[in-house]
Amino acid sequence: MYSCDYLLLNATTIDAQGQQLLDQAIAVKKDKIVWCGPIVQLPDDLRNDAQAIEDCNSQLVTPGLIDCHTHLVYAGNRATEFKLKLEGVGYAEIAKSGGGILSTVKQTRAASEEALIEQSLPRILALKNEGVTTVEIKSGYGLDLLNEIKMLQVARRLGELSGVRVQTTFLGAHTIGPEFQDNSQVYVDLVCEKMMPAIKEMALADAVDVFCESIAFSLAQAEQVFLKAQELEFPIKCHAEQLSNLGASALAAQFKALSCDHLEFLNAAGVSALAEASTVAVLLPGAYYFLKEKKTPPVDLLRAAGVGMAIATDSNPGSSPTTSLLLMMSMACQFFSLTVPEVLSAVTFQAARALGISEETGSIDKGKAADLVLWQVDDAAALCYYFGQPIPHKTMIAGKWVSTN
Ligand code: DI6
Ligand code: FE
Repeated sequence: MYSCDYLLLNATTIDAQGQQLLDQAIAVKKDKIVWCGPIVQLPDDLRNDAQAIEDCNSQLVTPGLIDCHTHLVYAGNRATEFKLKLEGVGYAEIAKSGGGILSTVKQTRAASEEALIEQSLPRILALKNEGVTTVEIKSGYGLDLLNEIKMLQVARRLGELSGVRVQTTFLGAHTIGPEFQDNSQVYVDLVCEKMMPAIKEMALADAVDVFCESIAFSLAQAEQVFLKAQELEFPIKCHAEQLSNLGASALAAQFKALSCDHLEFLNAAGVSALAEASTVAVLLPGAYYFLKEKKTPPVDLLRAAGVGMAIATDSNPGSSPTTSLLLMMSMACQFFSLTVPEVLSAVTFQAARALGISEETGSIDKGKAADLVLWQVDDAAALCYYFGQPIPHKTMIAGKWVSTN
């Protein structure tokens, strides 16, 4: 009988705060971490009876990275729209020529489940190839019950096909369905009274999200969605203060939201509300970059208030067409002035908190899932320092080394 399946020795690891720890050992049995700590404290039975020992030679071992905010299930792309924008074509004209979020809705509705899988699988595999072991995927390009169900089923299927842990979020309130352009309230009622209960019944979503913004849903409509979500016992997330300050974060915090996301226009009152509710602030530097936003999220205030900060790709065709979490980590340092430990915590422990799964994964702790990445670097800063460049590594998900390209 082996004491453990894998014993990693001489590893440089990080703790939940992203601080580097030297000369560590990690023991894995089945799908869990069964021991971790300074190598000098390693119990003899683990050292003597391990089935396989890997000497890390002081190289970095992190928890599997977590991308806690994506919309990576969608059909088509908006490259033409991007080209037109650069040529000075206005928003209304782009919408008229078939661009904008509703063009993605149209293409996603028209795509079969198989076609959606075919187009979206490369995106989750690209994340996996960077050491990402958990991905959150939102619906929100279906905007009717059948197409929202289709998106969430595809998201779950991507988890099975890729071996990456997938957490799904119902974002029926992403934008107003095309059939309801002149009456958003009818659409919100549909989201609350028909879609959300059906999705609960089918156990297709782990959380509910709303895009609360002048161009999307009002504060009152967001509250209606949150009340229904609470009734159905869905954890809550919110796209908040991305383009203006509506006070969505304070509202979401009243509902003990897991996270509020974007937050460029968050003010001091919103920061206090997040701190009070232990809600995670999810920062999305890809959308900030792609939309040429000028205002950065209030990182100093968040830091001073002790609000946990996570970073994610927001992978979507309209505002963040990327599948690189490592690039987002570099951007979080350069655009938002996060420190290296903050960034490492942001894509591990804080990202797990933003998904409500920090008891299961997101840090190297006894009892947690053996989701680990062994990087060929000796300083964790290298993960933030390189950009747009692959970093050689090996990934373990639930105690199994997984193949990456
Ligand atoms: N905020 C965004 O930036 C994206 N969704 C959201 O809630 C935009 C999505 C799109 O344009 O397709
Ligand atoms: Fe988003």
